[in-house]
Amino acid sequence: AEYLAEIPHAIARHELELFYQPIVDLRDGRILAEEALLRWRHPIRGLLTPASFQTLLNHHAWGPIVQDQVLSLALDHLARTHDVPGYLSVNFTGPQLRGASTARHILRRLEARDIPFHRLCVEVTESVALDLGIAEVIEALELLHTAGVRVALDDFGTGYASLQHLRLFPIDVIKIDRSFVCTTVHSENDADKIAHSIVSLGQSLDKLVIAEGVETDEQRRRLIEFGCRTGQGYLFSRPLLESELPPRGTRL
Ligand code: G
Ligand code: G
Ligand code: MN
Ligand code: NA
Repeated sequence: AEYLAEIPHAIARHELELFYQPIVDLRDGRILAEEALLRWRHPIRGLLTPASFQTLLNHHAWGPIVQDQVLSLALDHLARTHDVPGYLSVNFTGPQLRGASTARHILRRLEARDIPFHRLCVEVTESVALDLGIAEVIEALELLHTAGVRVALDDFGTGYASLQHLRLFPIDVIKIDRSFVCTTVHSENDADKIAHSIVSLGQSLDKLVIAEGVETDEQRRRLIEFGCRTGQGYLFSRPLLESELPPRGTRL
């Protein structure tokens, strides 16, 4: 809440930036896509991650404005990387994805920039289920999905209604939360078994499964054993500035 008064300046002075984390084929490290991650280059406090301005993202008035700025930055990036196979994933919170009008707005903005719908992936966090307006989130996702925008369920396994979400949301991608991946995997443990089960579940539902927070080669090898072929994490790359981001297809 302390940052609220500063947000108009932040937008006017272009202090909001996107970083990009490559999403790779776990077997050969080839870049398939990226996830956009918001940063605020604050003139005094330095580079802030969304953790320190979460209230702003969920604010009834400023949240949509900040997210629209995120969308603009994401579309600029997509426009600069046109005709390269793959997609860009953008995070949205539940309140930012309510109802048909939000979805139509996103589609109109893609159309205005001539960006094919399938080049955008909307990542929605599981905690949306805690909100009462879930029907409106479903409405927005249905419209986006029908138009060809990809939909990813983020932080899968951490919500209170994970399986319910799989049933209710039109999902293309399941992202295994890093808490199931980032354990020190020396032996079979519960996190490991859960990760394995999520991969199997995703496969039987015909979803793309992406493991988050892959930090070690051992984790990478285990995930491949489980049948998971796609991931992201510090083993391959941290979130990068656009100028540092290798082109899709590069092997990390
Ligand atoms: O790198 P990291 O600290 O950026 O991300 C922290 C959290 O912030 C993650 O849960 C991520 O989903 C969320 N996040 C990152 N970028 C955005 C964004 O542009 N919009 C929203 N709503 N959330 C974001
Ligand atoms: O909730 P979401 O999955 O959107 O957030 C992604 C978050 O995970 C970002 O804060 C990003 O910086 C962070 N992240 C990305 N790769 C790794 C990793 O390998 N390990 C850890 N601990 N965090 C990561
Ligand atoms: Mn995410
Ligand atoms: Na996550």
